[in-house]
This record gives sequence, structure tokens and C-alpha cells, in this order.
Amino acid sequence: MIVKSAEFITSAVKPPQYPPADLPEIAFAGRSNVGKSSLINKLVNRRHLVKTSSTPGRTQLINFFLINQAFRFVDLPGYGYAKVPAGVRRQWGTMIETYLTQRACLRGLILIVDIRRTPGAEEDNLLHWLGHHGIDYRIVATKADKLSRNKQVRPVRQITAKLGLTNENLALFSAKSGLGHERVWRQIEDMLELAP
Ligand SMILES: Nc1nc2c(ncn2[C@@H]2O[C@H](COP(=O)(O)OP(=O)(O)OP(=O)(O)O)[C@@H](O)[C@H]2O)c(=O)[nH]1
Ligand SMILES: [Mg+2]
Repeated sequence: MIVKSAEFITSAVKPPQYPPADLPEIAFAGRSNVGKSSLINKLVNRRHLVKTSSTPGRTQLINFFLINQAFRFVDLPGYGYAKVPAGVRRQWGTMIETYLTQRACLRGLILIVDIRRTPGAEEDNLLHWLGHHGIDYRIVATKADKLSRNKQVRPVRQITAKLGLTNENLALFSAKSGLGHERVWRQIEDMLELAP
């Protein structure tokens, strides 16, 4: 994918604040601080399109970005951050669930996991829930640069086993080195049904 333009459109909490559902959308989800915003920045070759932070829970709204005037990326707030009060966490859950179930132009979701962490119940539940709602998804294991190549083998096996995936379904990625850039774009093009 050649990215000619990428711009922030708007932040939203509820449907009336979403942009019109006139373009296909790809959503990005994952645990708080996993590297969702960094992944989007890397994919579109912009360092600061999306705010990133070493403090978990930075992205608290649904953020919409217009790519090539043709489709949108949707950065969802991270889940599973322990320091967020339960009430706020519930609100986040509702916010994400509402987006995922009500957005007619949603074409698929990229679930991002940390290569160093075996996915837990949250990831499992999310994938089952997506399956149940007929929402297409792909998995990306990010921060691959944190492990040397031979140290990546075991965690990749654990992640694929835990989530019931084949190796082809999982893309290794690093926002730091750019590893997996092409692979993730192919996953996205696939969900957008764009010819390669
Ligand atoms: N080494 C390395 N660090 C990364 C990578 N991706 C993200 N980070 C770092 O991880 C931290 C969190 O990154 P973000 O992109 O803000 O994560 P997020 O998932 O958007 O976080 P929230 O919006 O808070 O849920 C930052 O300090 C990033 O620099 C990566 O591929 N490699
Ligand atoms: Mg973020």
C-alpha cells in the first residue's frame, strides 16, 4: 500500500459523533499500552499522526483517521488496564462494543498482542465475540524487536496455540524496526478486499 495521505478526522464516544459511514473502516484493538497507536503511525509512515505514550490508557476515545481519501483506520481505546476504575472500564467496553456492532462500514479488526505475553481471557473472549458477530479479524504480535529472532519462536507458538491460529494468521510486527509492515498491510488489504 502506498500511503499518499493520512489525516486525523475526529474523536468519538458514541455513534452520533462518528463520521458518516460512507467509507470502509479497519479497527485496531488490543490491551492498553500494547502499541496500537505506534503500529498505526508506522503503517502510514507518520511519527506523530496518533499520540503514543509510555503511560497505559492514553487513548480513551475512538479516533478516526482518513487514509488515501479511501478508507479509515479506527484506533480503539485499550482494554485491560488495571488502574482504570471499574466504572470507567465498563464505559470503555460499552463504547467499543457499540462501535463494533453498529458500524455498518466496519470491514475488519486487527487485534494487537505483545509478543512477550501469552494472550489471556480478554483476547480469547474478544475473538469469540467477533466470530459470533461475524466480524473479520487478523492478529498482529507487536514489539518483536524486544526479542531476538530465535527467542521469538516459542512465544509465537504459544500465541498461535492459545488463540487457535495457524502461523499464517499471525503477523510479527515492530513499530521500531518496521518488521512486518508489508504483512500487516496485506492483512488490511485483504479485509478491505483490495486487489494487491
Ligand atoms: N520497542 C518497541 N516499543 C514499542 C513498539 N510499539 C510501541 N512501543 C512503545 O510502547 C508504548 C505504548 O505505545 P502506544 O502505541 O502508545 O500503545 P497503545 O496501545 O496505543 O496504548 P494506549 O493508547 O494507552 O492503549 C510506547 O512507549 C511505545 O514507544 C514496538 O514495536 N517496539
Ligand atoms: Mg493508543
